[in-house]
Amino acid sequence: MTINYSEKIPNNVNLANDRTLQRALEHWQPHFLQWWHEMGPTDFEKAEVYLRTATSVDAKGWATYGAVHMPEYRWGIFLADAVPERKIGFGDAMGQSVWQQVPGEYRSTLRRLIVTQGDTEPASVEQQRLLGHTCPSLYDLRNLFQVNVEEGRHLWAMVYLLHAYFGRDGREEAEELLARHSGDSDKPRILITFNEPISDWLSFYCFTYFTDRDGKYQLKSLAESSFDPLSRSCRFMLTEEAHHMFVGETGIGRVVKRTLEVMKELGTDDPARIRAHGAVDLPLLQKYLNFWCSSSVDLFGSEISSNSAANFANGLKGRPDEEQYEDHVLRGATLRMESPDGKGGIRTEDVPMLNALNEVMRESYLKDCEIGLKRWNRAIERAGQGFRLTLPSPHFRRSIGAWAGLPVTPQGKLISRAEYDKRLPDWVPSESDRAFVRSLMQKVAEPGKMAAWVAPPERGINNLPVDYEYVHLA
Ligand code: BYC
Ligand code: FE
Ligand code: FE
Repeated sequence: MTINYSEKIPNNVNLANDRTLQRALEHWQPHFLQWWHEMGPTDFEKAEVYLRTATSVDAKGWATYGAVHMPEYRWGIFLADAVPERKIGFGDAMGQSVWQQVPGEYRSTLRRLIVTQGDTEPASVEQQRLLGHTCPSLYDLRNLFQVNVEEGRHLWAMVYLLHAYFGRDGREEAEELLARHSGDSDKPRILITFNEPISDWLSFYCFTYFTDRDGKYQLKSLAESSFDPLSRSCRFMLTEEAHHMFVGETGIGRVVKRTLEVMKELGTDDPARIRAHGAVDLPLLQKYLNFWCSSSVDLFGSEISSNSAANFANGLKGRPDEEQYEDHVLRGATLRMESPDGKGGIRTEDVPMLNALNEVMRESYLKDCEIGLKRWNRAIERAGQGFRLTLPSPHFRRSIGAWAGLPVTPQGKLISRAEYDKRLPDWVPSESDRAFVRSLMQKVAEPGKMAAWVAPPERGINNLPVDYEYVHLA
């Protein structure tokens, strides 16, 4: 289905045919724009940014590129094409037709899932709103803004569902999505990670690597949903998500590359000398990975969860890529799991698989996270350096679930509270680490120039050269 750009709200859902819905969304639109104006990358409203915009939802016609002032970006409502005769692919109602409306008994649960998903999107824009002032290059600045406008569109995707399928409650939730703010003490965002400040670009790269990847897994599991409009929304959002994770993976890769150059030049792996030379030593990068990975791992919820069991059995939320599995009902299946025994030790138990699905998802997520690490470690190895980057244990620094608040090392060992508190600054960025990283964050805004702590990308955007003027600052 092609996208209609002649309307106030670009869409491929035939919005013009439903006047009431159209009016409700046109009422929300100025509230969104006001939010963007106040909470988005405010100081760059006059900049011309080389952005991609969706023109159609199939693989070929995905995007057009052009210089855009961000407040004029065409945020709209795009669903992936319907799959004809689509059937429920998992849970107790497997094989029945998917739902085009929300079944009454699942209304509040589905609304909650959609609100939670929707809440993360504007949260990330708020978290990143000041990064433009310290961009390492125009190429990076453009990527930041591309991610920001697309997260804004992901909010539109969820708000459309709330307005179209949840009546008055949905419209109220849509307003609330603009009223909560990241880090706000009265009205914070729903999930913890989305209240963490992202005040430097190393955090931005880690966030897009780890946290946007949670987005990929959550969206994949919601793309399996029996509620077909949610499934179609998420399928299209996933096509946008790939670029966000690309920004993270190549960003960290470029930091590693630059650090290796400095190590070679100086002939040392001494962190103090590398820092004095204006680069990020690898142990410091490891601390940032530990911080954002452990925070993102919480986003999968508790290891043992009755919510996950009900969501799956009722067909609301599947596993990512459900078709890779044979058993789609999971009644009777179990998963062996290690849990803290409450006495300082660990016990092994068999958990009903339906209750263990958050853990199943977390495991596939962590496997996916390993891919980038392998790549970065290959570069380190090729440079003849012995250091290896690793993922922290999924039990390290948890705030949610069975391991919440327990003193576990990044290697997964339970230790005493006193030792944990003493060693934590070795594992996640300390105040002085953060201050050092902040000191590196100097704005570089000349086409083709890069900050000294990060290597240039291998190629530019859309076949343009790296030194293209991706953002024309006003
Ligand atoms: N922080 O059984 P439990 C993205 C709550 S990222 C705070 O453990 P459940 C993006 C939970 O809400 C993808 N609270 O977990 C990335 C529940 O509260 P209630 C976002 C948490 O329900 C980058 C209670 O603990 N999408 O798109 O099975 C940039 C017990 O719940 C947390 C989604 O998350 C936490 N970390 O699963 C931009 C998908 N974890 O209900 C965008 C929608 C748990 O008892 N959300 N709790 O008051 C969900 O599917 C589920 O809500 C969760 C939790 C996976 C988050
Ligand atoms: Fe998103
Ligand atoms: Fe994203």
